[in-house]
Amino acid sequence: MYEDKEGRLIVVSNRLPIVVKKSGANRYELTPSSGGLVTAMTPVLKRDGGVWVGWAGNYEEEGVVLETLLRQEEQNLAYSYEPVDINLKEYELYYKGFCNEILWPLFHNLSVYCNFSADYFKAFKRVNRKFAQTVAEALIDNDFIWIHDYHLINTGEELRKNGIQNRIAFFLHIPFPPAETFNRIPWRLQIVKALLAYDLIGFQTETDKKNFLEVVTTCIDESEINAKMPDPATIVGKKRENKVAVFPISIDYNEFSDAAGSKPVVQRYREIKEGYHGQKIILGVDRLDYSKGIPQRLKAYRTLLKRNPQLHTKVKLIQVLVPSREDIIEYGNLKREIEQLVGEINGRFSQPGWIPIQNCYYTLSREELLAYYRASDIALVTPLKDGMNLVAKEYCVTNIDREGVLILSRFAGVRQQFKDDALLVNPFDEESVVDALKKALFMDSEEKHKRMEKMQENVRKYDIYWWVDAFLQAGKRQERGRKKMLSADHFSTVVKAMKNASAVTGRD
Ligand code: GDG
Repeated sequence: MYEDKEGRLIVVSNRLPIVVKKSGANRYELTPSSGGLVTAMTPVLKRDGGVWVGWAGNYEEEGVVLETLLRQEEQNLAYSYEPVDINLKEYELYYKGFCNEILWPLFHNLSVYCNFSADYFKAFKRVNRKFAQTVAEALIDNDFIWIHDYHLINTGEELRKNGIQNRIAFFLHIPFPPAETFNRIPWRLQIVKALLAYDLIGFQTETDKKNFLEVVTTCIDESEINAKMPDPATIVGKKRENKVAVFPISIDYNEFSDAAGSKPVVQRYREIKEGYHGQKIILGVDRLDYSKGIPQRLKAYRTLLKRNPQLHTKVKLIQVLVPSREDIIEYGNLKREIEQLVGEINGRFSQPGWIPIQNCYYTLSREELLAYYRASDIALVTPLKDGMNLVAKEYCVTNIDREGVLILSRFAGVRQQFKDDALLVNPFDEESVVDALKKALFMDSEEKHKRMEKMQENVRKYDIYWWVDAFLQAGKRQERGRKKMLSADHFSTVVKAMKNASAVTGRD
């Protein structure tokens, strides 16, 4: 575990890790949200104290007094929550607009979905400034600021502009695209320069890091930087040195492995197995997102069934689709495309007692999800592009009897760790997916065990706690030799200046 006790940790993410729930007439309560980031950060914040900054949602219409709920919640915690005040209109332009109509598709190499609106960029900068202001208000002494993901690329720069000299680190959860793709953003220079405001910039894979360094060396004038390539890469700029390094995110190995063997999961997994009467279960679990390659996967399954009538009644594809970003047009279109394909395939191949695809458009409980992982003979993880893909890691760790096979896209970040212990496919090449499905269906137990054991070992060694520690240590190491910190007075002057600037000019 991370040992350095100097300075608190300030975690900054788009959303705070809590959800507001109605608990009675005009009564609300906060419940913790789940997910990798919450699992990773909570133990460190509990141990060392600190602050989590993020948007908590907007509940004005419901009359929820968020501040009161947050302060009540904090009484039982060793750390605090600082909500960022963003109105719904701003959130729409920044989140639905800049984040999800520009950065998300572009960084996933799917720029056909991009809508490069200048209003989106203005809102993005404005909201990032608000995040920076909330962070500045919470800062004391030599706090270490860890900013998460593409939504908040500009937050570090906003802090720097206002004289904040604390160590600020950034981790990108999604892929970083090659220079040719990145350079399509009209504001590319401003975005790269914003990234260079961080002391440490972390990526999921070596490819992302390489792409970023290529962008820096092609976009930024040579006189401003000197990009050195040794690992960890260090960009020596006029204003600061940026360390660029790779930290593949992971899961809580012990928690998944223990839960997979727990009584309720085992019982449910047996029920699922019995319910499918010996059919081979192929499982897909994804947020409904065009980066996940779901239509392409369904088409490959259709071809498998078309060419192999002997498999009819013997296999079942269970596709879990977690509802996501439902108010964005592209996501609605994707849902319709998937439903149409599922309908067509089921209509074409179904027989009495057998339907080839079970499509679940809802979120499974954690227990149910683990039971499905355990019950599946094959996991089909075929994104067109993915930062990491935690489903692949969860599937392997949960597969305690090692009888499952992971079919994995070459374009998922996790591939750089699992290498060819998974059956690797190109999701754009239907034949490669069909071949892998056939290979997986007929793979002998010895090979399955060998492959699964290696992947499990990898996640065991590089689990979520390894990830947090590696990142924090890299961020801290950089600090040696730069100990002069700003005083509390300085922070309050900075905050006042930031507030005045936004209020007077409303500047973008
Ligand atoms: C982004 C990046 C990167 C899914 N269905 C259910 C459910 N899930 C949970 C899984 C997993 C998570 O959602 C999905 O994580 P992924 O990593 O697969 O994908 P993204 O949501 O796109 O995440 C990705 C990640 O950030 C972390 O850096 O790996 O590349 O795109 O944990 O378990 N959970 C429950 N029911 C479901 O039906 N309870």
